[in-house]
Amino acid sequence: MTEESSRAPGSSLVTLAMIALLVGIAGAGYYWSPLLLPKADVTAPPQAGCDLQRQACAAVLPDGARIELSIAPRPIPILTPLRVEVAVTGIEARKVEVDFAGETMNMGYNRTALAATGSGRHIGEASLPVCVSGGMNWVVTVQVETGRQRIAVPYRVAVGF
Ligand SMILES: [Cu+2]
Repeated sequence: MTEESSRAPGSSLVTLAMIALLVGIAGAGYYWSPLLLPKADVTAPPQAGCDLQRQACAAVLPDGARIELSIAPRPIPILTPLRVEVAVTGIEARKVEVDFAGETMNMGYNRTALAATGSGRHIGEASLPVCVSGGMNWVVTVQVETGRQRIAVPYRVAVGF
């Protein structure tokens, strides 16, 4: 009897702990599922003929979402802090990054995470290194992460010519 009564509370505690653990795992799974599911990688081309040296340039996705990149000052200088701004409309961006890469030469890792400032605007700072060949072509890729998608918009821009 004493053995029975001392075992009963113990086993019900174990049961409660297991239930709590299962609920916790289910909750965590629900919370993290958008991150664990494979994301659809989408590449959207920016509007043709738009030059980042002159204006903001946007890409429009098939579902109507719009991603617009603006780099200032213009024309884009080297070795100078650049104000990088991305306006996202039609989708909810969880993370926005802008990557600068040489189109034909390796200029090193140069990626900036932008900070959300409300209503789809994301702002950050970047700068471009000097190129031994003088002017060069850059691929500026805006990467937008939503819950289910990783969208890349690769812009091409000539700097320093
Ligand atoms: Cu270069």
